[in-house]
Amino acid sequence: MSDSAILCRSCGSAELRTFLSLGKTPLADALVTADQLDRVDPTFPLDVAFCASCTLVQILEEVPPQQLFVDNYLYFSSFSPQLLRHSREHVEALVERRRLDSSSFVVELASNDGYLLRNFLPHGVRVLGVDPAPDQANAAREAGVETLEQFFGVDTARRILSEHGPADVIIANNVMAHVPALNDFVGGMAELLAEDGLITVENPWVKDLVEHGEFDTIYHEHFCYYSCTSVDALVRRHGMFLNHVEYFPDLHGGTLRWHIGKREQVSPEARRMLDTEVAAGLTAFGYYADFAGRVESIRTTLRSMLEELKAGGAAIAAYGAAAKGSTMLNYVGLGTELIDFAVDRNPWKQGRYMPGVHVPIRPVEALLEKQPDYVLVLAWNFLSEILDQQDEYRRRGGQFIRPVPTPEIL
Ligand code: DWN
Repeated sequence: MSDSAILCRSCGSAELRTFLSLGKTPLADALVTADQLDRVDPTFPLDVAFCASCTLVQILEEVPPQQLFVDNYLYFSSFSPQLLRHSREHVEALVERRRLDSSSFVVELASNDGYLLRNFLPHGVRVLGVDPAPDQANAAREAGVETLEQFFGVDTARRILSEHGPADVIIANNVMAHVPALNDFVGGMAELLAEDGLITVENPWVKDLVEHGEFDTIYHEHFCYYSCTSVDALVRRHGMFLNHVEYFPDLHGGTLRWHIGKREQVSPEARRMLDTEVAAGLTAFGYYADFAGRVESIRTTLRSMLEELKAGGAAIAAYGAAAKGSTMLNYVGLGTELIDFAVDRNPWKQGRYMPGVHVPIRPVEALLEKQPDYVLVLAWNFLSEILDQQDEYRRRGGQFIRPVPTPEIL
């Protein structure tokens, strides 16, 4: 069945076939304030489709980016030590391999609070962040990172080009999945990039999403879910090439870093990844056909596990007011009847409530104050970091529950 009313965000084909529906869910990062508790949170369909023409996996609903990323957006990148380490290492590698210095110009798209670009400053590299979220842009400026408070596309690229010149490096981490106007975004990168420049794009790998049951990483902020094959088709449409691929299995549930340029210099690693995806079946609908059944199994297993623990008198909390946590709680149906509270290190999120289910969000210290019997790890992508951090909670007998790939009490 093709959803002919809707066209592929990348290639414009009508050959989109839905393989998963998570129902109507609230906006994942639209945390609720106390004075909004008596309202019904707005929800939107969350259906996922495969494009038979260019293989891009994408959601069909299009919530306006202003509503997603500007009005009351609370995600700050700097609350994750692992992400900060990863970003710092990326910058140091770029400075060394590209011999970046004060004559170089680096632009980051979705630069958030300056978490990555600030690492270029000691090297004297000229940097510019682009991010539409005002609080994050202000935090970046306070860190010394000049930031353009705009969405990125061809128009913004032309403005930057006229004011700063072409970019030697463009970094786009966890943003190319977040743009509905995909060709405007990639076209802007092509316009802004110097002829011998490098674009590095990072996003989770759709293969890990499917094979590790990471359905909760599907929410309205993430319009697209990438394979190397779909990225290759997308950038070639704009006269660029997917030249190299790096894989980070422990970041956000499995992340790829694509190296893109205006000259075709495809590495053996990139070639191997493209061949791996064909061999694994990612380029055909059949690979995705049974995913919905596996997601449903996670839902029923997790819900019955928590209901049984609760019936036995256990107190249950959650860790991480993550966007993925909103999908998890709302799709599985986990509200305050099962989850007493969630904890999160980000002070912007504390005192608010998870969208849809209205589970209260507290500081992380609440785990030791309340010592719930179990804690459902919504931010499972940081599990090892959280287990180390919460050693005392575990020493006192507390147990963590990891929801994917299959619900498990640790
Ligand atoms: O693409 C996106 C990914 C990369 O980040 C964005 N759309 C939004 C965001 O998604 P997320 O909210 O699921 O990301 P995180 O970074 O997995 O969320 C982790 C949450 O856990 C944050 O709210 C911070 C919090 N946290 C914590 O309380 N203690 C994180 C760590 C590492 C901790 O020790």
